[in-house]
Amino acid sequence: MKIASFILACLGIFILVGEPLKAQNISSLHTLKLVGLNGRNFQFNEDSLKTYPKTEIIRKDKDGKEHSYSGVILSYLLAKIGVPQNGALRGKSLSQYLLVKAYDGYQVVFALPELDSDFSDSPVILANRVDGMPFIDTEGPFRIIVQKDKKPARCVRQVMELRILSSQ
Ligand SMILES: Nc1nc2c(c(=O)[nH]1)N[C@H]1C(S)=C(S)[C@@H](COP(=O)(O)O)O[C@H]1N2
Ligand SMILES: [Mo]
Repeated sequence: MKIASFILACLGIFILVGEPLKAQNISSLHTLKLVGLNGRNFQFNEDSLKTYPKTEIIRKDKDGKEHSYSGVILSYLLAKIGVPQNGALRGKSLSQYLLVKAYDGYQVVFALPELDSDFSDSPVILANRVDGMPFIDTEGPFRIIVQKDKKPARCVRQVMELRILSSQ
């Protein structure tokens, strides 16, 4: 009898605690980690992104449909982990690159000059909105959006980690 009521009590607690957790937006639990060379790292979330100016990119998805994506210029975030800025990207740093990892295991790379305004006029952003709305769980909360790429294959959904690596 005692065991039965213990099990019932446990079940009650599980239902009470478990339900709100299940109802919570899963993508809000997906934080983003930035890792620099020299081990510098930062944990990002929606709140940290609010302090940066917003940029909008309008581009086509894989079905040719246009969407408006808004977020933060990626190089502004990379400055936080020591990526050279304002004309300092030269010499050895030209062989460094950014590895983007997603929660589903998808990975892509960008060479640093692709992300630097001295080399490219075409923005790459870390977006947190599509057509004015937060991304759905399977796409967000953060997605890389590349203006210049004809195919959206590097528009990484569910970004988990941004890591700088060096080939030398
Ligand atoms: N995390 C993650 N991002 C991803 C992919 C993926 O498999 N996982 N596929 C890529 C590919 S190959 C394409 S074509 C686009 C498709 O994006 P869309 O559905 O918005 O057109 O997402 C890209 N981003
Ligand atoms: Mo694709």
